[in-house]
Amino acid sequence: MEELIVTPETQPACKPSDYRSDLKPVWCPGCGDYHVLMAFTRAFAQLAVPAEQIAVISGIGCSSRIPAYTNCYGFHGVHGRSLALASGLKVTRPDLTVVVASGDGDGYSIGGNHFLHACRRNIDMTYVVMDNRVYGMTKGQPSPTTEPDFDTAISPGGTGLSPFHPLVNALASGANFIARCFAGEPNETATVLVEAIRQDKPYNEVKRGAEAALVVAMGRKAVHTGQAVTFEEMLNDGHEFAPEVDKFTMNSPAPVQLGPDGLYPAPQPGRLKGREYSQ
Ligand SMILES: Cc1ncc(C[n+]2csc(CCOP(=O)(O)OP(=O)(O)O)c2C)c(N)n1
Ligand code: SF4
Repeated sequence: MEELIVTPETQPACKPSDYRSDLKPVWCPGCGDYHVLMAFTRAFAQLAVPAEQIAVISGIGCSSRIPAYTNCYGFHGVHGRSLALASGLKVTRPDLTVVVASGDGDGYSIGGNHFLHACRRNIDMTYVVMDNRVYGMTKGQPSPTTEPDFDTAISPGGTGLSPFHPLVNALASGANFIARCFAGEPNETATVLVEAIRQDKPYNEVKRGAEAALVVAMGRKAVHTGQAVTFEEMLNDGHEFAPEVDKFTMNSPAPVQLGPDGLYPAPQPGRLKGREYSQ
């Protein structure tokens, strides 16, 4: 995986907890959905995307409760229709990072047709299915991924049906990124999620922010020295607007001092070209 530009030093504001809402999950103790939530918030923090730029869309089921536990925009939709909702959102708001959450019942049974066609369309969004091989919320009905011999009061002796294979079907339908993770490994899941969301796109704002700051400095240099300055020149410019700024402390003298004439130095556009003003 390509190395992210964001490092712990450059993203102090992005912590997994920044993406959690105040709602306490109502999942059963030990449910794997807790770890998936953890992976979501860790991935968002790694990507350093502001919460208001993310939409978490879901269908219905225990797993589909996830949007409420994040502080991103979200929509807890209807059973099996999360991908339809998310596709509509993504095509109208392509600037948003759209992550869709679902269960195996939601995604592969009632929503199975939407699943195949979403893979075929490859709209730029990420679909996460929490496959517990059962309809959790509706008390253990067999789902498409339930083992054939899963013997319960609802399916005595098991369904005898061969399980649906999501990854094979996703591949055959044309999905461009397919992965399987274990919920009990939230760090690994977060890493895969970052890769799935990112898909080699420039994702975080750090590089863009640094370049924007450089453009501001470029304008300042051009105006104060009275000459055209290109982006390339500015990138390689050794001029420091505030020399030794990295050594400043609260007790340092002001970086600009009065001259012998009692005036502060001022730019002289066209006369001083190498730097803004001389002291
Ligand atoms: C149209 C419709 N049919 C049935 C239901 C009942 N229902 C609610 S959740 C659910 C299954 C959820 O199972 P799954 O998607 O595997 O999620 P889990 O609860 O296991 O996370 C069903 C059938 C519903 N809400 N809407
Ligand atoms: S019923 Fe199953 S899926 Fe739902 S919260 Fe409990 S353990 Fe999780």
